[in-house]
Amino acid sequence: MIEIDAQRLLGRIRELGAVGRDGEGRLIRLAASDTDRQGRDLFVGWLRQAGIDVAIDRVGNIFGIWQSPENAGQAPLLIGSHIDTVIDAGIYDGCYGVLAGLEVIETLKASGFLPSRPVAVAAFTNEEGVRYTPDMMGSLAHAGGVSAETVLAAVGTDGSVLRQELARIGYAGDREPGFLRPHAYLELHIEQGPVLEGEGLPIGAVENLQGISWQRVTIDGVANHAGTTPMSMRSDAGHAAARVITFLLDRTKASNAPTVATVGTIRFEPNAINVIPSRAVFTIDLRDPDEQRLQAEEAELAAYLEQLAAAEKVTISVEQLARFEPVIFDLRIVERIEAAARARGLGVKRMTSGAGHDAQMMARIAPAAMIFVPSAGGISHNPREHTEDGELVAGANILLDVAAQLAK
Ligand code: HGY
Ligand code: MN
Ligand code: MN
Repeated sequence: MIEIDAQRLLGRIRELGAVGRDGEGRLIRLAASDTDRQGRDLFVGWLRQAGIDVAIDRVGNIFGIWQSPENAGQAPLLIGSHIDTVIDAGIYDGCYGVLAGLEVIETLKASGFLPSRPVAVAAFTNEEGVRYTPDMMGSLAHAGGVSAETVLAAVGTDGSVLRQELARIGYAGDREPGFLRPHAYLELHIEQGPVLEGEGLPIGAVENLQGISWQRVTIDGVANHAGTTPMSMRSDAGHAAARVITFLLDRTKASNAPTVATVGTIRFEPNAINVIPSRAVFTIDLRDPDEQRLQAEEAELAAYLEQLAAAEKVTISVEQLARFEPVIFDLRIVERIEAAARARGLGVKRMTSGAGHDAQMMARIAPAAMIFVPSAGGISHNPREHTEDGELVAGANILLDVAAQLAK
């Protein structure tokens, strides 16, 4: 069995992980930012060193395509993920899968393997959705779920426009999103959860991915003096926001369903110690593997907001930022992942992805599945994110084996 070049892969993960650190050493490569450009430039440099074709589409998705005159007309096998990060990120989320995809191509190329179809690796734009929403934006565009124009018009949390930012960093490509129609899609990713580590398993064969609902809630009350305004005369946007957050999190904590709810951002206006907040703006991330239950949770929240507005004498508006239904991956590929793990003597289990991934978008246009490796302590979206070198290499070798099968 051929093996990937472990030191090359591990070295690149660390080298890319060092790009985009701020003054406090935090890793921040938000989509289409200057640090994202640095990471992109490093990755494109490796693609060129590998001697494969580089293509960039209009929304900045980067593709490295290994093709020959004999197989160029065939639908490619696509291996992908992302290299943009959250704020104060770990070095493995997304980057591991992109660099492992390149590693698989270089290993197959060097081994004299002759694929019957091109093999490509993709780094999709704005998977994280921290600066521009929705998340998985580049792969959603590639899958035809949103137009390039809509993506390029996206306004960031910093007021920037994605079209201008991509042009500014030199990644406003000329290919149309979706120009590459995959025969199949594979994504290798850290689990970002506690399951594999908890069960002492090195490989996860991801068979489905939960539904995601992102909303921005704006509550408008009346600014007033913190000292002179009786409690009965307040329209306090801050208190109303606190009640929504408590309602939502108490409800999901008390439920024995797998529903998860997160309020990750909040801001008050005018944000002064002695002024009753006139406005509160916060985001809600709701997820569930079951679409009906997710819809029911959204309905419960909407009903609560309606009665709260009257009770707190505030007005509440909601903007849907992202909404993706649960996805079932291709069983035949899941079975190949399981068989490849067993052939290498690695324990494997089928599992659900709690996180969103580009694979959920690619599953709309091609058979797709994911391979997980353990996350230490289940930690992710945190600089403490960690996966052992041996686990990273094992996952990349499973990707190599399944890719070689699908490329024939
Ligand atoms: O939010 C997610 O699950 C992914 O990290 N974008
Ligand atoms: Mn990711
Ligand atoms: Mn992530």
